[in-house]
Amino acid sequence: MAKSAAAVDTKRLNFISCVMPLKRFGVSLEQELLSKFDRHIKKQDYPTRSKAISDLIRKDLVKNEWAKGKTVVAAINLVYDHHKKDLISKLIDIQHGAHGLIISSQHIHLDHNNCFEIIILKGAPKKIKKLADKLKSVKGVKHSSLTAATTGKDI
Ligand code: NI
Repeated sequence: MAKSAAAVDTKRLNFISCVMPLKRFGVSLEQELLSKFDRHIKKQDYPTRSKAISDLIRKDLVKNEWAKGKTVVAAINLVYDHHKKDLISKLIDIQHGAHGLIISSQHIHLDHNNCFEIIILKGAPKKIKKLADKLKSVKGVKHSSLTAATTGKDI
């Protein structure tokens, strides 16, 4: 016999509440805004509104960690042509200058010319942003992005 969606959801909530106590609260929203939100989270495959709202709250808390200068985690992604003169040695010099921030890095040879490098960092947001700026400004870097994450301790 197939279980109803509500029964499955209750089982899931009971499991979660064993790990961390849950608190229910009421939220009043304009009908139109709630409909938009429901369509938005459905496209992202959220199983429940609760999970989607939790993620929004955590996203804002992580943004706050970065704004307040707390210890954060991040990833810098770089794509570059390794044939460019002095490029690799410049990137390595910059990274050695920030060895206390860098936890790990991985280099992937995408094709004959292009390399992809991901650098994982932990530390002060200001230092991480400064390092990301230094790396992206090196001549020959085709793409650079910074992913702002969290240690997960306070969210
Ligand atoms: Ni390479």
